[in-house]
Amino acid sequence: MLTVYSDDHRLHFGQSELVDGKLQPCFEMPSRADTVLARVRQQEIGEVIEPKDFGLEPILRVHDGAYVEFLKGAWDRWAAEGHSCDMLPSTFPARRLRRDGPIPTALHGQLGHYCFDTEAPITAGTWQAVYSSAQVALTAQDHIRQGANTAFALCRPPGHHAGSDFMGGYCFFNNAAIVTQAFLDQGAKRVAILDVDYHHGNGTQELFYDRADVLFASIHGDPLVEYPYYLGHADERGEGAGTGFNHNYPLPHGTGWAGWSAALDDACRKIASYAPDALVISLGVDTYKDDPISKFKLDSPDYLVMGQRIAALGLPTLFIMEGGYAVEAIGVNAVNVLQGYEG
Ligand code: Q9C
Ligand code: ZN
Repeated sequence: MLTVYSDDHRLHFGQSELVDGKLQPCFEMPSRADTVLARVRQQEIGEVIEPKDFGLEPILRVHDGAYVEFLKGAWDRWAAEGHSCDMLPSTFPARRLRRDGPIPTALHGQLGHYCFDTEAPITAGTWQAVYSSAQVALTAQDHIRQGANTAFALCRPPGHHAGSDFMGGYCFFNNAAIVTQAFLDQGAKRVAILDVDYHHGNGTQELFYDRADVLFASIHGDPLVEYPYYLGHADERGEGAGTGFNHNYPLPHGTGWAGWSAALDDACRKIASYAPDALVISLGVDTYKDDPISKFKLDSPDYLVMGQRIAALGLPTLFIMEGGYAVEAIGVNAVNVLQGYEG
């Protein structure tokens, strides 16, 4: 299996996120991608290539232009205001504040407008890193367009919490959504996205919620008790033309392979009957038993079986790296999915 990877991910290295009332070191750190890349090389699963540059156009098919401009210019504006530390928002438009009113001109007001939490710092190199992460995903997608059955986009930063015009949850550009739209723009009739990250893929759900040409299935910690809290319930089935094409599997804290794989089997049945032209996997391995921010109990051999069950669908499959914070283990776990898939 081809892996696409760029060293540019290192340019995004947040100092801290706000956790339990304290600024703490970011869980989403550069060594995550290093660990996965080292395992890809050690297991010799295939060639590793640099991304090509597909420009901003495929990103703008998914993300709002003003949001993209904000991300591109935010750090320079912040530095011009005399700051050198990371940018984190602290004010957000809740209900009955005007979230769709005039966008503030002040940088801090824009930050709260375009972000939904205090865990995704913008740093000096964030723009280049998130741009390259999207190009990593698009290069892997292009490999499948050219006829390959599968590819692995070793994206960092991850993407599935990012919506059309907001960042959050360590995510800035929604890499899985960008490649899904690319498949459709190149002639695919239907694309399925299976999100196996521990957290609900709220951004991806939002982007395709009213559409029948994308089926979204997500297996995740129940939002009643788990981040991102405000989306991901089982009754969210899509709207308008998209009704019936969104499937959420919220599972309780403590879920192990038995409960998790039952949800996977149901999601795979729905994907099979949808008969998509391509399958995009939002591959988070923060479902691991020792993940520091998560509460599922999957073990390393389970990821091999996960890959086997995804392979049984017999679809062209693009793996997009998302979360996973037990840094020593995420290389083994992510690559186990790929090796299970390849059989
Ligand atoms: N106490 C992804 O996995 N909340 N994002 C962490 C820690 C944010 C996860 C709270 C989790 C975001 C791509
Ligand atoms: Zn996650």
